[in-house]
Amino acid sequence: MKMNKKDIIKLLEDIALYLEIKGENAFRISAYRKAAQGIERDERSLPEIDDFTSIKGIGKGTNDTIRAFIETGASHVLNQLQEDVPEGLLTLLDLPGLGGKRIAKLYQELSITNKHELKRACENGSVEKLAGFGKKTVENILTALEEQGKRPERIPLALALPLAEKIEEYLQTIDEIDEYSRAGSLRRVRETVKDIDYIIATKHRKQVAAKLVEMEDVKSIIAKGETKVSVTVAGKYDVNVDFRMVDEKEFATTLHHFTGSKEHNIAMRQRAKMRGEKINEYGVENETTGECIHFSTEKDFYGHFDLHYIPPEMRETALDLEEFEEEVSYLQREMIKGDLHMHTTWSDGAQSVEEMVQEARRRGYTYIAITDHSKFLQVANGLNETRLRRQREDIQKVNEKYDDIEVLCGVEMDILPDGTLDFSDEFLSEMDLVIAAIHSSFNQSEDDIMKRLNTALENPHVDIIAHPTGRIIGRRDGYAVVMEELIEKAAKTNTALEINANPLRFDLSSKWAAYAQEKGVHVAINTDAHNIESFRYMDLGVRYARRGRINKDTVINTWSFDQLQQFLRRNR
Ligand code: DGT
Ligand code: CA
Repeated sequence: MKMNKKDIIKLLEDIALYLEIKGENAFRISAYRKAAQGIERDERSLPEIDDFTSIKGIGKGTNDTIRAFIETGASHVLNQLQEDVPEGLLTLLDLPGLGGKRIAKLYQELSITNKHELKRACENGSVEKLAGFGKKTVENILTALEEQGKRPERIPLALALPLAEKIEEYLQTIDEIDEYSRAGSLRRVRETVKDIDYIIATKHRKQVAAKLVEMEDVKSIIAKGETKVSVTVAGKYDVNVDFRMVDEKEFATTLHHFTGSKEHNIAMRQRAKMRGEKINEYGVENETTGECIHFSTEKDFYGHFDLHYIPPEMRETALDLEEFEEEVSYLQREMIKGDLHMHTTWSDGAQSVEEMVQEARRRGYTYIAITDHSKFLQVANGLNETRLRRQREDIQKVNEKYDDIEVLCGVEMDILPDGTLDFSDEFLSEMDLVIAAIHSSFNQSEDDIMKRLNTALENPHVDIIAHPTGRIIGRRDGYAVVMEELIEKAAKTNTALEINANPLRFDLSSKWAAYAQEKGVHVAINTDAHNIESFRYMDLGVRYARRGRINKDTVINTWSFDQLQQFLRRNR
């Protein structure tokens, strides 16, 4: 495992938490927390820190703990604590109002070690009697315990993706599988999925089925037959996974069928019917002769119906098949020339400017913007004017080192709750690129939210509004934006709107992105990466934008660096 700063910070915070639950000395606990803070505040990335004791709050002991962790990938200090503390206690952390201190009380005074025991103690009134716990707290805990048992109808794509990646790692190891693919809503990049679907081509169904049900985390087997294996996989939520097994020759048609959407399948079947053919799950049948034909790829399947290939994510919205009789040009990942929203160790990112730039080069970008948080966002170690000016020197140094990439000095500036911006116009004019964003007071009225967004839109230095609705899929809806108004104003002020490519956000949604494009607003597809791994969200962002039929020219980060610069300087 390649470690970054966030891993060290998490280690120290975990140690503090376990100590707290154990009821250890408050001084020791706070020492670990201060050490974590010290590292968070430090602007250097992990490889750049050669002596941790040079950071305020870190002594020799902590330094040794960190060193051992970096060298071995494990920490015996933490391991020892994990042995001492009942595992179930940690699960109490996701209940409202419960942190280390209160959990310690429940453990030490009521011997509670898991959710089940907590529920009983809440119901029989013993929790309420503890100092520091009130009636309201107990009510909140009980409500949350109640809610947690329920699995939402659909789970966010962002939670399904890591599961899918793990499943695919396992599928790779099964020799009897000739070919496999995601299908269903997961393949279509829907925001949420009901279950996960796979199509598998194999000549050895029995063996494959036997191996599938042995996969790690399989909690229960729903069905195990010759054509279909259905299992429930345990995770944050339990998710059903369907594997359909077919012969190689059927693979393309079956994949098409189970990719959907239902509406797309209906349109395809109508087209087939007009030609005297019938599409079934395994092939295409001639209605007169009864002959069934197969295809080696989905492209051939579409070709048979005189259509060009339709990407899965467009099978939801592009239902007018005739359009695909001609070649349709749509957004491709290769068209993206850069990423205009990312964070580094200067604020709450895990990697240095240099590491982010190297990753961007590796991905073939010709430009990027470093856009750390601004001073208002203290929890994210936001930068004030002085630090941003110093960061510019850091960025310029890296920029000069590489002649194959341009690195813009940007900022993700907060729009404050009172409707003002975090920086003066004078200061903003120093920046190459300014993103404005709301990260606070989400519950304000529509009027207040719109006043804040309008201030940002009207400011001549603001180039992009980040994640315009603030939604987190499956967690919160976002603030009260009047989208039509926001988009019309963005058109008038020539401000770009972001499609945040992080699957937890996908914000703008594809529907609103389409509306924005219609009104002549430019969009930027950005990953908002806080580490190098998150650069990969760009592929998802592009596919998601395709669903909204977003054209290349609409997307400012497909433009040449010169064209982008012209846009960024439009009001100067
Ligand atoms: P989900 O699971 O609700 O997130 O969405 P999907 O699209 O993955 O739905 P799912 O898993 O029920 O079925 C996968 C695909 O299989 C679906 O998109 C189209 C196809 N399919 C399933 N059942 C039917 C059906 O009754 N009629 C048609 N035309 N297609 C179906
Ligand atoms: Ca599905």
